[in-house]
Amino acid sequence: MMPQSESHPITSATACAGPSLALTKYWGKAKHGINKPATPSLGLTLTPLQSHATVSLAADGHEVTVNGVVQPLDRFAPFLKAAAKLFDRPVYFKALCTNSFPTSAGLASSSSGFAALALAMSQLAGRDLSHTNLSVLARIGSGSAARAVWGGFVEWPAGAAHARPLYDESYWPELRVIVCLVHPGCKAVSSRNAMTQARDTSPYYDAWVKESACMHHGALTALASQDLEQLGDIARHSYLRMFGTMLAMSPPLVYWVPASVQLIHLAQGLRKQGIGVWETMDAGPQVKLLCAAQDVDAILCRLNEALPELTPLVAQVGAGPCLIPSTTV
Ligand code: 2P0
Repeated sequence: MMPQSESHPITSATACAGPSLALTKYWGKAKHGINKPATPSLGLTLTPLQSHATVSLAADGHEVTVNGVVQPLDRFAPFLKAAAKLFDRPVYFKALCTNSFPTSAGLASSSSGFAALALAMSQLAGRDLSHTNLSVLARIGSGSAARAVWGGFVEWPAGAAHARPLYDESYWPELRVIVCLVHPGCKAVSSRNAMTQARDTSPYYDAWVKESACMHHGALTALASQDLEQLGDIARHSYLRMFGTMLAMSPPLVYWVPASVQLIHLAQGLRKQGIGVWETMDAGPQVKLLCAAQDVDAILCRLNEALPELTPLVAQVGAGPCLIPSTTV
């Protein structure tokens, strides 16, 4: 870490970040440490979905607003405490966060939100943190944020305090992710609670953790050779096995809505017709379709026929978080 400059003039700092979509899933926490993963995960940073965070210092007490709504601080407390240590004196933060896409709906808004917050807070403190240290800090806010401090393809090994970059955003330019927002509301059960419940009550949890290492290894191999069919197949296994833990836990949890299932079948039908498209889902009902750029039009056409009310967003692998010029005195 660089020392904080005494004449440091910044009064607020703004950063933006894209969410990290997992191809192999972080689902379950290690026994020790804050948000350390029980499973390895492979994420890609999506663009043009984006979170913005503007932070400044507050006189007496933290305040965090997401999309204009003041947030309960318990969710943010460990992160704010860790971020405050970047300063050489006790501080409180005022943080204004916005997402260009639905929040807490299974689109990884916490990954991009905390990645943007970590970068903005380090800037506010006058610190030039390495990406690795940003990953450690962002992880304390939300596990998946450990990956979102880099663009491109990012790996987060099981038990690790931080993620690590594998390939940057230029590695696989033909790769596309069609984001299908099938249900815009916030999820009823947070992924954090669902993860804990799966670990504590699902008879399939241990098998999930054991299998994750093998799936992850396969995903890395597929990614290294840009084998979309193999990667898509593994991504499907990863999300379906993750949901297997949820279906079997007490009480059982079903994030899917009818349109989620419809899209799973639609992707299956397209594959049978020779169009390469593989779905993945996270802690929510939304479906993300992995495909090559050349197949996007055909897939959009089929989506429009099957679900005309849907407004799919075609995303791709994007760059990491960036700072937006800050206010100076
Ligand atoms: C992931 N998810 O790898 C997995 C797949 C959802 C399903 O990381 O408790 O908000 O803050 O560490 O990161 C969502 O969980 O959970 C998530 P916390 P997070 O992207």
